[in-house]
Amino acid sequence: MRTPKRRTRGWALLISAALLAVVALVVVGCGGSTTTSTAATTATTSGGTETTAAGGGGGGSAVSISNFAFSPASITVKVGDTVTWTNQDSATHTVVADDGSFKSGDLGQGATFSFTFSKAGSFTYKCGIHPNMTGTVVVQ
Ligand SMILES: [Cu+2]
Repeated sequence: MRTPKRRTRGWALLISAALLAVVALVVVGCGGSTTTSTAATTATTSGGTETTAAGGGGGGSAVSISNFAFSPASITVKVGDTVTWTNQDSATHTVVADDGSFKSGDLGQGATFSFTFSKAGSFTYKCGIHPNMTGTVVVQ
């Protein structure tokens, strides 16, 4: 009963050593062009500030509506990004761009509204029901 256990441990060690060697080879082999095989590298280093959402390159940003305010009141995104507003108040709110480029319907509690910004610029908006609630989306 002893020997099989030892053997298993030995194998485990061997396998992990082999895996390490492979990883090292992959990392070294890639040299400067780390971009092509970032998946392998990020998996091991867990160096990830990017949470790539499903879909093509576009990111997502969230604005919550709570206590009769947009939070964050000002958000900066990139062209092609989608901003999603979520109403967390029991009161109904809307999201209406001052220039008319986007407009939600009535958002009850828990309802969301998303808009994808395809043009750069600074877009101010307000709640159509409570005009003192204002926000800005800066698209770069
Ligand atoms: Cu409102």
